[in-house]
Amino acid sequence: MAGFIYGRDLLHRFEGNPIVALDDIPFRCNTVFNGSPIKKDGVYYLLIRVEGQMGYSFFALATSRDGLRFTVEEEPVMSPSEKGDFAKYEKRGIEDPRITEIDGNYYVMYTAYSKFGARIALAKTEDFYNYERIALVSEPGNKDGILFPEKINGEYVRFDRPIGNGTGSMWISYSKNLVDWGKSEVLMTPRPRYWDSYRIGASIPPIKTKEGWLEIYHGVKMTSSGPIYRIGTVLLDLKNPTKIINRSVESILSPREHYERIGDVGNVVFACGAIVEDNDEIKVYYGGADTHICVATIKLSELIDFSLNSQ
Ligand code: BMA
Repeated sequence: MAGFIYGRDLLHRFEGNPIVALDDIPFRCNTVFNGSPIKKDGVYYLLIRVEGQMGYSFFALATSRDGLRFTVEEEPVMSPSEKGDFAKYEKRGIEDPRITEIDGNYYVMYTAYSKFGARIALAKTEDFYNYERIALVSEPGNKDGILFPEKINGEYVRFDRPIGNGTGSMWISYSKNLVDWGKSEVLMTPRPRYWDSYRIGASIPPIKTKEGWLEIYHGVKMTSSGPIYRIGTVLLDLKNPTKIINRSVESILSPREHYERIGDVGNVVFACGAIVEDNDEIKVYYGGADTHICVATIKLSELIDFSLNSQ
C-alpha cells in the first residue's frame, strides 16, 4: 500500500506518522495519548485522550477525510464531570475512550479516574461533539472496557480488565441493558516470558469476521528498564466469545520508531481502535510513547490469516 512502510513488524506504519502530535493541538496541554476512530458518512472522527497541564486527561476530537491527515477541534469535547453522580469518580481525569457502534448508536467506554482508582464508565454520542453520560459500569480496579458491536445470544458483551492478584488479565462480561454487568469470565492471562508476560488488556472494539471476532489487544513485558507495550491479536468464537480460536504468538507491532520510543512514557504502542475499509485494508490507530497518535495498516485478510495460524 502506497505511503506505508514495510518493516520488521506485521503492521505497516504510515510514512506520515505521527498523524497527531502536540503541535497539532490548538489549545494548551501537556501531551496527547491515543485515539479511538469511527468513520461515518465518509468522515473519520478520532476521539483523543489528551493530558492537560494540570496532569489529568480529557478528550479532544480530530476529523479527517482520508483517515491520515487530521485536524483537531479548537476545544476539548469531553472533560471530567464537575457535578452529578460522575464527578466524584472523574476527579483525576478520563482516559482511553473506545467508541463502538451498536445498531446505529455510538457508545463510548472510557476509564474514569479518582482517588478510588480506575473504573469503567459509559457515555453515548450522536455527533462526536456532545457526550451524554449513561452510567459507571464497574467498581474501581477495572479498565480497558470495550463493547462488542452487537449483542450475542441476546446480551451486550464487553471486554474488561480487572486487576486481580496484581496481574491484569482480559475478561468478558455480559449485560441486558448496558448498565448492569455480570456473568464475568476470564478470557486470557499474561504468558510468562512472552511479549505479553506482565499485563494484557483489550485494545480495540472487536471486528466481526467469518473466522471469528478479531481482537487487537495490548501486552506489556516488564524489563529492567521498565515496561514495553506491544500489540497482538486473538480470534474468538462468534457465538461464544470466551472461546479462543487462536491467540497470536508474535506481536504485530512493537515500539521501534523514535515517536514510539521517546515521549512521556517511552516504548509504548497502544491501539484504541481500527477502521476496516472497503478494499480489505485495516487502519489501526495507536498511541506512540504516550505523546503521538499514529496509524499502521495491513490487509484484513492477511491479519486474519496470521491470527488463525500464528503458533
Ligand atoms: C495504559 C493507558 C494508556 C497508555 C498506556 C501506556 O494504562 O493509560 O493510555 O498509553 O498505559 O502508558
